[in-house]
Amino acid sequence: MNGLQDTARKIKNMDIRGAGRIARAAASALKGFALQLDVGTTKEFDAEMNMAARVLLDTRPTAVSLYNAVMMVIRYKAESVDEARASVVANADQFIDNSNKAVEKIGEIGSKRIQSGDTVLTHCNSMAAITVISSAHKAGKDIRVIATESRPRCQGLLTIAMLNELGIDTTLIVDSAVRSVMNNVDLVVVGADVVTANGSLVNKIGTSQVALCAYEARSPFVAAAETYKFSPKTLMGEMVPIEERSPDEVATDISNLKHVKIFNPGFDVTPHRYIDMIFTEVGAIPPEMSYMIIKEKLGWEMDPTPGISQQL
Ligand code: RI2
Repeated sequence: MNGLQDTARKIKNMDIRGAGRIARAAASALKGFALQLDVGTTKEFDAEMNMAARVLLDTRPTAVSLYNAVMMVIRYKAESVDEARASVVANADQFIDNSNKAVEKIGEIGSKRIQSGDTVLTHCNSMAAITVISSAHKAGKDIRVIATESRPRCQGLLTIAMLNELGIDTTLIVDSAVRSVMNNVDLVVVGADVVTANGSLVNKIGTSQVALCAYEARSPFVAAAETYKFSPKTLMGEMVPIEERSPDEVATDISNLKHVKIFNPGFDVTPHRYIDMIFTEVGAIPPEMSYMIIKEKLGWEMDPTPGISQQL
């Protein structure tokens, strides 16, 4: 379990982060785990794979990409251990390949909504959102980007480094400056950790404030989300758990303030009415169409066929 435990630890402490990246890392860890699994029966293989899946799922609770990736990889039916192993490997390879292609396709689709001369604002560090921006830049459009710092972990600093590498004119702002710049923003593009059945967006803390500012200033607000970031669980009525992270991330010593505590949620919910469009690899959709994406692409929650993932 060493490689798998190592990936789980890195996802938990956010050495591996970003909803797409943790999904691909989980798929790859399950593949590695299956390849080295030395068991005699499919029953034992199933039990070990279920345990491995649980270890990965217990790392971070919010991003449904992790859950969807695990489900896609361990959904197999096999007569022998070799067949089961081959199936897990093929599922993992396919997931990773589809995921990388999805981000590229989202870039291609989303970049068409950016015009030369536009200023684009982004929050946190999303590869899907950055690919939309970089595709527009690579298409020769003259654009400027405003990137938020994204407290408390300041993933905005990763974003500005990536945009700088691409040669894109970028301005860093503190999160509380969003409203001050919004009147000059032509498009807001953010990533997604979860899109729910009613089209609401769960993304890095602060996203909903950015969306509210955009709505009030009449700047379009769009999300870039691969379809495996849509949540089949929400279609079955589940609420999205919002990860609460350590107060230490907020980096303020309050030990001498005995009436004060720190609350540090990792994500917030942007209601669908503040979202103009969601760019997915199967097209730019209004948030209200999320239900269809979940039903058509991720319908296994409703599928009566038992696979091993049904037990999780
Ligand atoms: P991509 C991140 O979560 C951010 O909330 C980001 O918007 C989202 O994942 C999607 O990122 P965290 O892991 O998959 O930093 O588009 O908590 O890269």
